[in-house]
Amino acid sequence: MSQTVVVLGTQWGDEGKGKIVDLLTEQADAVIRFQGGHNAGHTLIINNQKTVLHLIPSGILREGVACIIGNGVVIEPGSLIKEIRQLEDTGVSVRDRLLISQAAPVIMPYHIKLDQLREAGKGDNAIGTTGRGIGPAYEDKVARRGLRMGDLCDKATLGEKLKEVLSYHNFVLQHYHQDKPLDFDAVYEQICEHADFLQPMIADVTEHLHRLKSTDKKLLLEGAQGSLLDIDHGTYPFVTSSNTTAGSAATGSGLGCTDIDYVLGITKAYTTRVGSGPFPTELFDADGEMLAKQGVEFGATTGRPRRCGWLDLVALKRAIQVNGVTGLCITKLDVLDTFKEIKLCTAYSNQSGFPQSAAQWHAVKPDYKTLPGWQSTTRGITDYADLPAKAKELVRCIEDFTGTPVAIISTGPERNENVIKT
Ligand code: 2SA
Ligand code: MG
Repeated sequence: MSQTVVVLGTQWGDEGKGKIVDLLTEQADAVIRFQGGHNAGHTLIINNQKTVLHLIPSGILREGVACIIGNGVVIEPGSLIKEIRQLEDTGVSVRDRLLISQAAPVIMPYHIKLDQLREAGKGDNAIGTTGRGIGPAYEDKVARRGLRMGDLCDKATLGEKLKEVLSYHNFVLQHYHQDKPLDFDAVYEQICEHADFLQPMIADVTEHLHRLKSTDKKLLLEGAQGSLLDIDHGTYPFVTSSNTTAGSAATGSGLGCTDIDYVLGITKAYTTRVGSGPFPTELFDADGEMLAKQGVEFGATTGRPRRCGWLDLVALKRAIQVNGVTGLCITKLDVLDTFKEIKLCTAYSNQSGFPQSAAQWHAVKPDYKTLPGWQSTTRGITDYADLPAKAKELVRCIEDFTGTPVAIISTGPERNENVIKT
């Protein structure tokens, strides 16, 4: 593994990043989250036991690996504490290995309330958010009024800061949403309780990361959601509220751009999306149902069924460009094992360039290249030579179209079910 690696999704999330981060963590000293919040759901399956992580980096299941939450992540303290406790209850040590950036914005109860009220108010036009307060928390960060994790460490000023921001949000709740205001004492008491628990882990993460770098430690930066959900480069406004692309690995942690040695782009062998918004290759037929069934496609955070469709090489190529992807990892190849034919979208026939608006995205008509399916099991294959010739042809098509090498192929959910190609 290179010295500092970014692992991120090239689609709409749920590409299998958690599993790949866990795999690479064998060689890493620290795993760092740099954007998103507990909207993420990273599923790990180890010895048949499933663990879903939302805020804690996927390195936590490897003993001795440091886990770091960078300044780009929005943190709901109650959810983080719950996740720490759940892991510790199963014997995983967390508090001695977890560091939290003092500059990370805090998700407060009013953010969650606002997220849910807004979505409900939008009816059919809802974004399909996870309802976790992610968007409103990032809004407060950019508006320079939000609380940060470091504020929790200073009880002398926390109350005043909370009073100010709460009065703003209570105004919005009452006058814009005709909802009840939140009680200051209750919110303050709860945040103080959370602060007591988390304070020992809150630190200057940037300094810590540069100290690790100066001693040649291997760092793994773990993206959440996917490139098409990026606030700038995604299918706006049907996106999340952070930059999910590689530049965020620097801004969301305090590492420098030139500190990053390798960007691993994760792509499923097909495509899924949760929430609403455009999805050119979405299937509404038996093939789509088969992908959902074989791939067990349900949201890891909300349990929502994921929409399914064919792999979109046009969108993948764009994601590779905006992230500067060095190598690809194809996941869930085995989900295609039973298909007679497999399609790859190779052009948006009615568009002159890459779609620039939701309307253009919705209008896309995909052109497909059809490949014959291999119709045999690839589950658990670890040697490239053992893959069926037709599966290798699929891999080659992806490499040729994108001009990017495939480095890893995942052939099942378990930690060891992978082909390391390059
Ligand atoms: P939000 O809550 O403001 O970030 O929602 C905005 C859009 O971003 C999408 N989004 C996601 N898409 C895929 N996976 C995500 N994480 C969970 C998972 C999702 C789940 O890993 O399964 O369990 O439902 C995730 N988080 C946010 C969201 O669907 C909106 O389209
Ligand atoms: Mg997920």
